[in-house]
Amino acid sequence: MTPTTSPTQAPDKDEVVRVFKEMLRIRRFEELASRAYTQGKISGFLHLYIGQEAIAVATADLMKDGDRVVTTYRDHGFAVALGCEPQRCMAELFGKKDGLVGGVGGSMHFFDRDKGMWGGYAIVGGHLPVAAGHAFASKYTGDGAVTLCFLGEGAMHIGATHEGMHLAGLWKLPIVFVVENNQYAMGTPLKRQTLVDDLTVRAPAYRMTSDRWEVTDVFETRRRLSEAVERARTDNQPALIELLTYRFRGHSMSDPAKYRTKDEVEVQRKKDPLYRTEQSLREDHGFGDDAIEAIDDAIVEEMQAAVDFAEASPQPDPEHRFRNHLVEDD
Ligand SMILES: Cc1ncc(C[n+]2csc(CCOP(=O)(O)OP(=O)(O)O)c2C)c(N)n1
Repeated sequence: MTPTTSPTQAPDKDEVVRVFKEMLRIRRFEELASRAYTQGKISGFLHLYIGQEAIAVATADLMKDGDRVVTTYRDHGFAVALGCEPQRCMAELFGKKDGLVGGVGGSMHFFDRDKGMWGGYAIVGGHLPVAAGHAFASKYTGDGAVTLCFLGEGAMHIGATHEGMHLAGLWKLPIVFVVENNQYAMGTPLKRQTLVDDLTVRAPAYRMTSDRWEVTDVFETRRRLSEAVERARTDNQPALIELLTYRFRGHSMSDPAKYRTKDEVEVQRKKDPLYRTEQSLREDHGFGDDAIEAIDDAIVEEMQAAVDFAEASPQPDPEHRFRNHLVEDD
């Protein structure tokens, strides 16, 4: 859905409602996916985005036709925010024929070119050179598109990350690298991963502009992100943004997240942008329990329908495994 206010304007009530719904859609999608996983209906890995939804929603609001998102394996939130149909996303998680990529990609490889969703990559940092390639294509063809490349803070210490950033700076590419610093790479906290607290200190080495903030407000995030996106679009100026965020679930479904305390999680819950947007609806716009519940019920219904669709979808045709594979004759 299109935003009703520009990134620099204060949001009106309708806009707060819209953004609340968009974030809640991702959260409920993932909660139902999590349940299906524990019921054995989803195999393989499942990395949830719960807590980070505001980033995907703010991003989707800024995208124009042709813009691309290239992201990690924690990719469902972007797909839902960009407008991929939840039932096709869920069917992909279930490995079914009607999935976003026919059921052969699974959780980590969501892809939908028409919606600007250019993957879903499982190799930490491996997607940055790919994203730089997309941005190079935009500069070369002059299509005016911006590539938004998302990575975890753990990816900041990977060689391919720096190859991608270096090319972006050297060739002045229309790209924004966004580090979603959710504090942990699997179970390793940031201070045990790196020598610096502020990951944007690396930006000047690649002639990138930078910005860094804690994501508690989806509208602030959209506004500040829009500045980098516009500089990339109009001046081919690459940027490195660090977003301090939090994932409320374990790294993947097999991680009970015992490396953090209940107190830490409680502190973060009060900063959760979804919670804060709900508070804004209640305190600034007169919403009560009934109104909030009505929104929630409709979204749960939408996402449950996605689960039902995924369950009913057939298995992929066996031949589909070989589609998109290059097989050369001897
Ligand atoms: C090159 C590579 N090394 C190791 C892994 C295993 N691995 C998967 S996720 C992950 C942690 C990445 O953490 P971060 O980049 O902070 O992203 P987050 O999971 O927090 O979103 C690791 C080490 C991998 N997928 N790819």
